[in-house]
Amino acid sequence: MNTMALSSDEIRDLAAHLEASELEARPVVKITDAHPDLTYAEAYAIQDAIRSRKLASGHRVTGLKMGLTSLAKMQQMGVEVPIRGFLVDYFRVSDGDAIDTSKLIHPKIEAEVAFVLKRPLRGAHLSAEEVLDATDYVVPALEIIDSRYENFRFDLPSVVADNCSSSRYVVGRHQAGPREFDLINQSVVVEKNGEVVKEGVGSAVLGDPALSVSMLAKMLDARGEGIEAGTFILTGGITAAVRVDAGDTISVRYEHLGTVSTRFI
Ligand code: OOG
Ligand code: MG
Repeated sequence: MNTMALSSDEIRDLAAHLEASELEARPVVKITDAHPDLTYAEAYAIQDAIRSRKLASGHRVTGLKMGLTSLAKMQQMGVEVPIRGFLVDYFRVSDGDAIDTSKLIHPKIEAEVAFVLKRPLRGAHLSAEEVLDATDYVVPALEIIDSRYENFRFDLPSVVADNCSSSRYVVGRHQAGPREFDLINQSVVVEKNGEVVKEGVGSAVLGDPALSVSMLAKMLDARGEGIEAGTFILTGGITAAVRVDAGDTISVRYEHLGTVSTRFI
């Protein structure tokens, strides 16, 4: 199977181009405009090259993320397969802290549940029970996505190459055991400046957020990889994403995991 029409130099250049867009907060045209035949394999190779650049500049990978795991998100973005990306240290923001929009292009926030593993997970057919068995705790998290592409418009290969729009994430304080409550039926309410703007239920994420972790394991297994013990995993937005600007305050109330807040300056 020959899936690599791009040379390794082109992969490296596209990674540098997308990372520069991120670091300079300057939107670019989606890369499939110039490379209409970009494959998933190439898109993930570009994402991997961005990850290598982060590591080379001294950053640490602090977690993994799944994206487009909810119907609301797939409909919002007009795409239909989940995608995976990585998180690094400077993406992480403490609950309640402010986020500087001058470093971002056109941020949106998503309400998510994160899993932290106590045991490694590997396999293409892990059940939700097997995922829960390997989970240390779940914790509420907000993800701030910020596509590097103009107007937040892209196709799947473009967004995969762009590390799935990963930008910042806020981890809540309330940790719970994976079986302390029903993750599937947990409701969440997203408030922007004190007004309810979105509501959702855990089942929006592939029917069960644990199945998002299983899907991640499956995607990695196809590359001969697993998920290490200790890994922090964002399972994907429960509702469609909400646009934010400087001056906005976001609070997300989780039925069983308290409230996570951030404000944009
Ligand atoms: C892609 C990232 C989606 C999620 O939770 O679904 C994502 C995007 O919509 O820009 O992080
Ligand atoms: Mg997300």
